[in-house]
Amino acid sequence: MTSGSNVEEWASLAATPSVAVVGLGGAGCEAVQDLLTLGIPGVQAFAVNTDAKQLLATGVERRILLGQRELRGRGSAGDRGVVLRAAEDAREELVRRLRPFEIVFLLAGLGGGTGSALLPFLSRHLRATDTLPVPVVFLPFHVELETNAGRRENVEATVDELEQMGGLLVALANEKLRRFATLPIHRVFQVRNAYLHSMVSSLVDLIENPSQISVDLSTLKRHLRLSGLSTLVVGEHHISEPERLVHQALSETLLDYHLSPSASALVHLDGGSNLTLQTLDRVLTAFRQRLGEPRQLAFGTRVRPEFREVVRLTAVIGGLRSRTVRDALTTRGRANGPVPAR
Ligand SMILES: Nc1nc2c(ncn2[C@@H]2O[C@H](COP(=O)(O)OP(=O)(O)OP(=O)(O)O)[C@@H](O)[C@H]2O)c(=O)[nH]1
Ligand SMILES: [Mg+2]
Repeated sequence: MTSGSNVEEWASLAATPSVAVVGLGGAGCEAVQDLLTLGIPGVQAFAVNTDAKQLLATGVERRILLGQRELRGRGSAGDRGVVLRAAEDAREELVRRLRPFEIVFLLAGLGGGTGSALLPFLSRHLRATDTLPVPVVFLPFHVELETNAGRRENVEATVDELEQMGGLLVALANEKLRRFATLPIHRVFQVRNAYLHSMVSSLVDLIENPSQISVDLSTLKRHLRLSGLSTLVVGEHHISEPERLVHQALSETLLDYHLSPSASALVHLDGGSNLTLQTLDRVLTAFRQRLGEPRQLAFGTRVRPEFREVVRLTAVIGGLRSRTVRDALTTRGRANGPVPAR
């Protein structure tokens, strides 16, 4: 027999998976700072860097400085090797601090040494625990890669490693931000970080709040185990146009490039009390039209009065073929979908 209070304790433990966001290197730490500014309740933030000044400049409470012995508080200037040695020295501490979380978002701008080295390193070591790592990569502007072979090598090596590992991988291409070219550069990154904020919030919401048709952390993990390389898709739109919601959400990712015919999908909708089965059907049909008949399709819905006329889509699309992101790096001019400012 299980006592009542015990059940409540277990329910609350099971219902509140803990989530962390971890900024790696300069761009990653800036992104975590922006997420904190926008507010991510219940999510713990960490900043990890080899650059002590950058680390101090973030308002993130939990800071981890790496590589003091060789780098003496400076960045690595693109040297992944030195960062990997530092990470190996600090491996126990890093894993000990991150493994208590159910999901750990790892954010880094690719092309430097610190973020590019730490991202696959931590993903690999967290995968060996029960923690689900979600690597989020910011892909440099094409011009940065064309003019710097070392940077390109760093980006490609990191992307290859992450794609081979499989699991969830979110890639946000700076090239997609060109439509904001007249904004100051830090504002452009803030636009991207606002989009990232909607991704983190949607995923946290998905696993923390019970749905009518249930999708939870276990569903997500099972789905990922069966799906190989996957990515996260989010979007919001007026309830009258479910097809447009799907179209917009998909075009904001790198999925334009390589939809595998065997893709799998986990689709979740949040909407107001006017969210009907018909809306769900239209969303799923639109998904099938874009993805083909997925090998695996799971879906869930949740009604929330505050959504009124808006529907929010959170989806995990799996079965992406490897080299999706790497190919996108070399596909000039096709990364033209907007990243929405929320
Ligand atoms: N500062 C900044 N850079 C960004 C951002 N998003 C992408 N980048 C790019 O991120 C890439 C990596 O730069 P950093 O994050 O400074 O590199 P790092 O990981 O700190 O590595 P090292 O300084 O070389 O040790 C570069 O190509 C930047 O152009 C952002 O939001 N802020
Ligand atoms: Mg740096």
